[in-house]
Amino acid sequence: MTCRRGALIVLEGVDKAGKTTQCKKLVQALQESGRPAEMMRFPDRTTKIGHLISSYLERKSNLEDHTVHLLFSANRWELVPEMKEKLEQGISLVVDRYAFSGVAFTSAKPGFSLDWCKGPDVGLPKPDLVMFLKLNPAEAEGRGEFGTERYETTVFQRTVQSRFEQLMKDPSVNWQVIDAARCIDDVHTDIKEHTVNAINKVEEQPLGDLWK
Ligand code: NYM
Repeated sequence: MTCRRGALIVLEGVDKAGKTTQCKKLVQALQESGRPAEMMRFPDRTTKIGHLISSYLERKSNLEDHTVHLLFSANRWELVPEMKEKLEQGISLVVDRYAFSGVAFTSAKPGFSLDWCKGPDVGLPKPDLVMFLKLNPAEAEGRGEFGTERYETTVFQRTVQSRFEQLMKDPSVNWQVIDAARCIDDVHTDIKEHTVNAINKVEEQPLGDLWK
């Protein structure tokens, strides 16, 4: 008997949109309803590549912009065998950021095209559903000060948001825009409904290749 694969679910959005909170709540809700699920996040700072990225984000080291872009991508690729194994075992993965953050953040830097940024991530496991937690930059600012990591400035985040909007025009990806300005529970209810639909659908669909 073949077991039904898990779904690859991604949450994206600018900083302060509530992605991490919602990923945790979603995994818990799926598990409680008897659907095997695990959370992952990118960057995964626990690997050797993740250590390099973390040190860069914390401003403890400098890396050339193309180089750090490739490291973020390598950090996803190094986790692909584990991701595929879990999905094949029927475990759904709820992922806090993925290649879309990779492209949106690097292409917000001067001199980086969307196409160049997408290159290294072409062929990654394609998410069955990408939920974009939409929060306008003014509301994000109202949620408090940014931290001290790189990229955590209002000006940069506004450019990131517009790069995400460009990425969302691509119909080959199953995007769902979620209004993240609502209370945590309302956002959660919405996200859970889209996720359960996606999990129920994946039986009919093999895992795809991103941007191929
Ligand atoms: N980030 C995240 C990138 O620049 N490229 C990527 O590929 C990914 C996955 O890292 N500001 C940025 C977005 C965030 C930062 O994310 C770390 P988090 O979720 O705060 O750990």
